[in-house]
Amino acid sequence: MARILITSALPYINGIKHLGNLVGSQLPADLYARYMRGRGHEVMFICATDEHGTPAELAAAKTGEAVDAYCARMHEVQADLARGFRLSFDHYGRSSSARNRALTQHFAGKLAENGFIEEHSEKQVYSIADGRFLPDRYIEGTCPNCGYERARGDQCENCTKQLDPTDLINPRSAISGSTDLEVRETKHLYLRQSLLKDEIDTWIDGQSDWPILTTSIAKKWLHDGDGLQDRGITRDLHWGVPVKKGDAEWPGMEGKVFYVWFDAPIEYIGATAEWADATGKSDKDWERWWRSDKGAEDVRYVQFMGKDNVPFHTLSFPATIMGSREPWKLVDYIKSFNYLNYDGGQFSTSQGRGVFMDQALSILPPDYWRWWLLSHAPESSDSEFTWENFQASVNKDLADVLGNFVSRITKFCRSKYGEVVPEGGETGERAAALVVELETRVRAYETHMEAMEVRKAAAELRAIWAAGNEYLQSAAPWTVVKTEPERAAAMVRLSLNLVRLYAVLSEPFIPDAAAMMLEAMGTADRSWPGDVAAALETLPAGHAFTTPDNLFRKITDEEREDWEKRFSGIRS
Ligand code: B3M
Ligand code: ZN
Repeated sequence: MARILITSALPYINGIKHLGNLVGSQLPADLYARYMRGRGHEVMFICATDEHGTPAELAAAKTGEAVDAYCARMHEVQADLARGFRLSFDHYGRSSSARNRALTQHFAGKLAENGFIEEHSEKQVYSIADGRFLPDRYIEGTCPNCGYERARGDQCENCTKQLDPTDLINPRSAISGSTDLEVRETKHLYLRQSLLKDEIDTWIDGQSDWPILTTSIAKKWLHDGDGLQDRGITRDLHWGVPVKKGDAEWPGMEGKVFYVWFDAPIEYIGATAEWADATGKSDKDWERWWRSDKGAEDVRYVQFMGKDNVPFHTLSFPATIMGSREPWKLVDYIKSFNYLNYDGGQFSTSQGRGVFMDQALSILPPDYWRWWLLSHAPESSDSEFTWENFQASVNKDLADVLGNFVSRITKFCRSKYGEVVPEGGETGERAAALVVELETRVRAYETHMEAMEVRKAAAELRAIWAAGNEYLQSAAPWTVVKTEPERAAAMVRLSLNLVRLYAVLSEPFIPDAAAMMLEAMGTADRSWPGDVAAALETLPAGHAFTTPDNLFRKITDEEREDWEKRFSGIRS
């Protein structure tokens, strides 16, 4: 039995995520976690909301809530949606937790001790009325380029020109509107990543099995990007982890917080500690996942994320870990994803274009979405959601193939033999060929799941369902029963066992349907098929079952057209 630590990129707190976000990290991470648990491994699956930084402050200002109240509320909203999609986190934490605060300050202290932190003086805009330094995007004024009057200190959204706050004409605070601003000297901390460049380079070179998407992005930033330049890790905000050196004050850093990208990845560790707190475990119990000197040396650590997050996970976070000179676990494998597009364009959070997690669940159960998203995961390139494709996939794969198989065999058995697995007879050649085919396919499915080849795994699973459906169709026990009732009984027995086998194999993709199938088969036996022939004898003759309701319904053309219209526009 192996021990596998799995983390999904942490969704940012400022709003509900769309399906493109979901399929880029949390959903495939869940698939992998469920599969590994199903294979009997010990899994720790961690996620959290990423809560600090300017966007959280801005979003809270918009709703009129205090930022901590806003984050607490949005955390619950996101946690609820995660449950709705059946994301099986062992813990869904919060980067604003006391655990993450302490860990972030601890890492900063160690980095300073080891000479990886430098203090820089810079000039920054201070608002006297607000009593604080203003981040660039908190300053508004007239664009010197196009005259737009609401340009922000980082960029003019009208003409897209990148700006410095001092470029703005008539600058004012976006918080209070005050024009009583001055430029003051302030100190910030820089992480001297450049000193760790060779170490990180060697580490990445050692990862021969990483997917190309991951290593190519890492290498690009390492060699021709500016990813390994020293980077500012503090900000003049109220909302964040206060800058401290471990438990000690950091002279000159009063009132400042760490940059959100510094504390967010540390929350992978923080959330595991939160898990221990929430479940009455001790520090030892979470440290055995993270500290190589405390039992984590045999843990395999896998991260899931969208491609835009790769530089932070291949360079910045490893720099934090390595620079601590403490035996924290580094990631072993990074599975990254391209983007999912929406119906000829992009999903857009700001324009509300596309389907968001709450909307998806309001129209269909989670398995429908999980199946489509995972079977079309943007792995080797970007992929696209269209309603037509979604409808076709759901109706065909789920309703016509899997759903139909389950319903046909259970209903036939009920009408001929009652709701018990029938006894007697031999199945014959067709069944023997099916077992051989399934044996090969199940091993291929395992290989793809272990390699996190999500689309290939889905295709193999679909083929496994189709094989059973075709077998049933051509074996035709409803005809055979007229002349050879014993042989028909054996066919039915085999097929009912296939329902159980399908539940076990399909659980990582469609957990609700899998649970319904097991329940209908009157069994809690989820054992993985080491040998398909043996697995198909799990339910013995005489075993009682119940005929389930339809597992999946079809999506009608009217629904499809209605949804197409409903989700094309602006989300209020
Ligand atoms: N919150 C993802 C994003 O909002 C970012 C991931 C953090 S992972 C430590 O793009
Ligand atoms: Zn402009």
